[in-house]
Amino acid sequence: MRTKIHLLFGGKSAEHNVSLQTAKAVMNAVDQSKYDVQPIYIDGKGLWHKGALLEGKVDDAKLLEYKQADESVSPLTLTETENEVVFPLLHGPNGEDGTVQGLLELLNLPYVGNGVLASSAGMDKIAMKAIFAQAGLAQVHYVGFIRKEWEDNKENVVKNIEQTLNYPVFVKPANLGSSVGINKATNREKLIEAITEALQFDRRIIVEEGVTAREIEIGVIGNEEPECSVVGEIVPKTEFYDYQSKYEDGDTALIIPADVSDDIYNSVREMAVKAYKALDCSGLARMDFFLTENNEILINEVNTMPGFTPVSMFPLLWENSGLDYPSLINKLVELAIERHEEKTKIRYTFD
Ligand code: G1L
Repeated sequence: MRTKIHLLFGGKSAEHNVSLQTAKAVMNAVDQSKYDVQPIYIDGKGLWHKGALLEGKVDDAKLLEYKQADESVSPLTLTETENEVVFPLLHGPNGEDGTVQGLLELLNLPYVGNGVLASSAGMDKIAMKAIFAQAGLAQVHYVGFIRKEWEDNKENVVKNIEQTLNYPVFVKPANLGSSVGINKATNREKLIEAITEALQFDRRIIVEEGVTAREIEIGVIGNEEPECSVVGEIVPKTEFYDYQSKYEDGDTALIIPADVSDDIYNSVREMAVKAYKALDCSGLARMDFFLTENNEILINEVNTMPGFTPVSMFPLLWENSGLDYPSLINKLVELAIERHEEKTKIRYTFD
């Protein structure tokens, strides 16, 4: 029996269009001799719309906006057949924060990518860093606090930050996938300003010490036995005039493989696998690191739903590691089914 892939895309987020572009790329790469593809478009209001089964290639992502309001379906009717997998391509709240993954768990459907725990912990910078710290992974110094603590005693919060961190610091909402509400502060006045702004976007705030470092990223795929890609580097174009980079992504250049020693490469791989296991990741994750001037490697963050068009860092890292885009997608679908089968072995009762 053929397997059906339910491709979930769109959604109530600023990344709506990125999701559509990604859905188009994934559809065009899926092995249609093996899989049927069911497009499911989530509109800006959060309503779900089922499109026609995919046949052949999609040449314009705009065609994927199935907007007919009267044809919206309930997420609870997702299950159709015996053999199916869900491929969620959604960003931010209600996408990569574990809520959609929770729905798919309740429906007992296999799905691509991370489960509830890794997704939600990966979306909350404070939870993520606490888990990394527990796993003994080096990272930048940071302070986390909630709005109530700020409102009750600003002086105390500032004192704690200044005793723990050196300026410049970065102030960020703990729970946001994108870059809104993030500001650099070089002194107390700017710190207070930045915290006030960040609190408009979240009730949990993280303040991180700034470091001068190279940005190194690595791709990880797998369930129980994660595998690593080569490493890549992100270089701001403005600081890099004379480099003929292979890939360009907005204002940055992607260098793959990154020019690092074997020792650094091996340490990054080791730390990435440790982080992957600590967060109980499954399917895939992109792990981001800082490489400081003293060759110190710090883990920065995990991205449980990395950019995923064929020219995004994660697929390019795998392309350069011998796994092309269609093979990567195939592999992720297989990993989803494998994890689901593993889970059905678990006993939930004592009778
Ligand atoms: F399903 C995967 F493979 F786990 C997966 C899901 C979503 C990989 C990457 C993404 N990324 C996104 O959805 C995106 C928000 C970055 C683009 Cl739509």
